[in-house]
Amino acid sequence: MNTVDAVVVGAGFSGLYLSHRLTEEGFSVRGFEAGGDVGGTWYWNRYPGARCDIESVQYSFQFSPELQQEWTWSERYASQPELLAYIEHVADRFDLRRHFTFDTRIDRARFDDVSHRWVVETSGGETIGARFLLLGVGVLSTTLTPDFVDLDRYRGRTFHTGRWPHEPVDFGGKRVGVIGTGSSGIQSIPILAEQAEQLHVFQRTPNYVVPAHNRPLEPDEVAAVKADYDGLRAQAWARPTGFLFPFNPGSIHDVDADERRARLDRQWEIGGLPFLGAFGDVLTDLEANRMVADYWAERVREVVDDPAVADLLIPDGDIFGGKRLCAGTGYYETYNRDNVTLVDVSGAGIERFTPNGLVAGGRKYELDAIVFATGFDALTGSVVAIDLAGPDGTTMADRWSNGTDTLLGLSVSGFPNLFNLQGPGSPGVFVTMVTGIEHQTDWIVDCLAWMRSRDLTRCEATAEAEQRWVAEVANAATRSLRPTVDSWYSGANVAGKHRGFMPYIGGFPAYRQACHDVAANNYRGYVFG
Ligand code: NA7
Repeated sequence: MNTVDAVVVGAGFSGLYLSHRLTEEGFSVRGFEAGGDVGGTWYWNRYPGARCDIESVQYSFQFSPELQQEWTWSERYASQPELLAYIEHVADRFDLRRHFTFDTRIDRARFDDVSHRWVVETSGGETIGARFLLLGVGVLSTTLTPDFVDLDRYRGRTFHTGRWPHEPVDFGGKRVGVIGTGSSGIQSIPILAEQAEQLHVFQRTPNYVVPAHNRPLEPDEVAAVKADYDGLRAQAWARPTGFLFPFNPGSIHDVDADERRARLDRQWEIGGLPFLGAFGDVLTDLEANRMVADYWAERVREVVDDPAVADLLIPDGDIFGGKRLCAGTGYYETYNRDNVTLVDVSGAGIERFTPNGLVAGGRKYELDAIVFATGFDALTGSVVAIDLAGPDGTTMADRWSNGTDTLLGLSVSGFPNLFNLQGPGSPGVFVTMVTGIEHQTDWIVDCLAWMRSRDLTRCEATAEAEQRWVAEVANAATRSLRPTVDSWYSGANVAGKHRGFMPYIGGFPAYRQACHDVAANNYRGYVFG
């Protein structure tokens, strides 16, 4: 059996940066990636309109000043092809592909408590011994297609936004259905509407969509960012979200109606996720949240021609921003097109599929192609998909079946020498991903180097430290309205999944401090052997 210091799972942002840092520190690495190449999320999500909802200049690596200077983003919010090109550039520039075996999954891993090594089995039939097992498997990477009645009878083409084909798909002259109106549906629907002859959108729950106001970046804007990239990054690191946008910490209740309107108008013009920064209490105070939702509804009604369609598109009292706010481009305008129909499936739902389409609300829809924009088994799905067991034989799937206990989101007691990036217990999905990944990777690699310098071969989070962090995660959740909402953050979109708000929502600076405190105190909360 070949042995290495670390097996890295995934060649997205996490796996690539892990492989870079580890090899720089002199650790031997084998990386495995289920996809055919690097890219992770941006490898798989090739659906029309796929785009980042964090500004490109901040949704990028910062470990290399040269990389920051040489790469130039063309749009305010990068499209999937540009993001993938960036990741491929990073892989080429730092020669990272050589660490990875592609088209290969990790099926099984067992910790051998004698050698202090993970015994890792791949779908390619290889078995590798690894001192450390590092998971960069992605938080939105296990796709969900609901168990629709008679789906197997449908004879048209089906697609999932999260597993989009590599070759171009021609929807010209086709009757197309889209199921799902989360971010993926919202980004793809306007483009599919332009391509298809007829588009039916099957909506179970309307979402809040704010115009992204995407646009090309001007050369002088890019130059200004590059002139002081470090300054931008430093300001971003101080923000709870790890990215910088105009933010007003004041309460909506402290201003009069005119000022409130003016501020909301200004933030609307900025668009996208930053709209949530109009007031400091949008996500903490129910009344403030409702006022913002009412303003938002007014803006939507200005766009949608048919008031009955607008009624369907406006959530009925849901927390604004409770689910991840969607950044759209021409989304509501799409419903004014003659070839687009919004079908409300909030009642009986999609009843069944037929060979030529589906039945919803007692009506038959004939469809040549169906796009499932039905989301992911978020945060835990791709971790528990691996048959992963610690020394006592408990699998991660069992361990997390009643709650996603972690220490700092990185470690789980009972699973020595294992680190998981951006998953439950970490602020990952509320922090710009790439920044969060760099921070966690640096922390992990520092920990491994610290162990090596002391000839330590085993580290494990203690159950006590883990419970303290679980309490901290739960405590932070009480300060936000988000955990009151059924969403993928809490596992509510997966039948039978344990319900509980998984991410740490106490903010990036508080999280970094917590990680720093552990490291600065000889990795307090871990036991070493
Ligand atoms: P999401 O946000 O989980 O959205 C999935 C959508 O699919 C959502 O509108 C669901 O409606 C809908 N859905 C799921 N199951 C069904 C059934 N059975 N019938 C009808 N509609 C259904 O996934 P996305 O891929 O859009 O985005 C995930 C994240 O990726 C996003 O937040 C960004 O961070 C990037 P529901 O709301 O459950 O009623």
